[in-house]
Amino acid sequence: MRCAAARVRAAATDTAASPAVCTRCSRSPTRFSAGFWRRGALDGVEPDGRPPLAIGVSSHRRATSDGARRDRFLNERWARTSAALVRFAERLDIPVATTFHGKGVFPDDHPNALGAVGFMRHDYGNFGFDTADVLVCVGYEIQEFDPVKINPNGDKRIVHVHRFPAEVDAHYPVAVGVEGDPSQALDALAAALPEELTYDSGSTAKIRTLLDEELQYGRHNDAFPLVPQRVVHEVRTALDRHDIVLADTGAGKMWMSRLYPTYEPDTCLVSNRLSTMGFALPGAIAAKLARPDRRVLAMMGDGSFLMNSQELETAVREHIPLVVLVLVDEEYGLITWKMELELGRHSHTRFTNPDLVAYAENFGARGYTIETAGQLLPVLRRALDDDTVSVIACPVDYSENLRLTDRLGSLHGPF
Ligand SMILES: Cc1ncc(C[n+]2csc(CCOP(=O)(O)OP(=O)(O)O)c2C)c(N)n1
Ligand SMILES: [Mg+2]
Repeated sequence: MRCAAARVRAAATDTAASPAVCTRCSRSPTRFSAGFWRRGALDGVEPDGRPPLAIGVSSHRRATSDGARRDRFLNERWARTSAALVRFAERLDIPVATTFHGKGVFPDDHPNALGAVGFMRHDYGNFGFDTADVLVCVGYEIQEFDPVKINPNGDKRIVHVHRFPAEVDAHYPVAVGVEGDPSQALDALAAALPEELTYDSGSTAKIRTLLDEELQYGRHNDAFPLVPQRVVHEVRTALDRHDIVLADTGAGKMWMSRLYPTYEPDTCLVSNRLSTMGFALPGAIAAKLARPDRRVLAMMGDGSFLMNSQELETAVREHIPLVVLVLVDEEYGLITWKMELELGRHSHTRFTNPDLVAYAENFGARGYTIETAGQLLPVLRRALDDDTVSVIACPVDYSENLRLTDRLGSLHGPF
């Protein structure tokens, strides 16, 4: 039992070559034995039917004073981890979900992709977790969302892979902790897997179909104001795979995080954990400075936009081309949604906006108002191709919010 349930940690956490080492027995640095899996992670788990599930990297962004060097380093690390996650998933044939923060680290068009978890209700992807005995959690931190969402009974074996030790919880009881470079750790874990062990990726295809059906519903829905599914669909169509969208905190973030197919790390950014409103516009300025070759879109609720809209001045003055898509409902829509779910009523969430086109133009930006559902895609394309700062005011109909949570509440698994 020397390595079973042991904490395994990397000798140095910040270098590409940092190998994973077992702190108890100082085993060969980049290898784990098959017994490690059998005794530690898969103890009592049958190889058929109930697949382990990896949850993608969530939290590798760290503030730093050495921006450029750190940025390059982070990109390389994301790319390595992303590739290792794909290898790992393919070796075991297991489903992989990402957290909202981790969107893109596992490509959503991979057959094993389960989408993103972390929504406030039992979403499609959660049904994938329900049937898992083991969760291989890579870069997950309980601060992003309460692990009760992925391990409601606290009975799943957790394999925690991260650069730092796990914080534990009744719903996050770590059976095996591996500290170290995630890509190396994943390769070592996969190599130690007994040959005969593979899993069935379970309900992944069904879950992907359900997500895609929502996008298709949006695509063909001409209602005005626009349903959020239509907005997500048009944004995905307007942006290339490597372009960057920042979804600000609000109902729009929920729809984007759940539905927006993301293919590369750091191409769909959200603020989770503290979930600060207003991050997307300054975030878009930073993203465009860091990635001048990519087109950058900040999607913001009207409340969030008005919290930080003065940053339009910075973008215009510094000639940083970007597009702000403002979701107009004249309300703190997410708060209304949550109050309705928790209390069955809402209050004090309404407000009025200024004329957003005139407001944008006053800053020297270009302003657009969407007046039919069909206008959004061409306006987005035009604004994204412009070498300037643009603001698009898009009315949305959030009656879809409660419809979604009602629908999810009536779903029964397993599937
Ligand atoms: C700085 C800050 N204040 C308050 C909150 C709490 N909060 C989360 S979402 C939200 C409302 C967002 O409204 P809006 O930007 O209009 O987006 P919508 O949900 O209407 O699309 C509020 C008040 C927060 N997350 N951050
Ligand atoms: Mg709003």
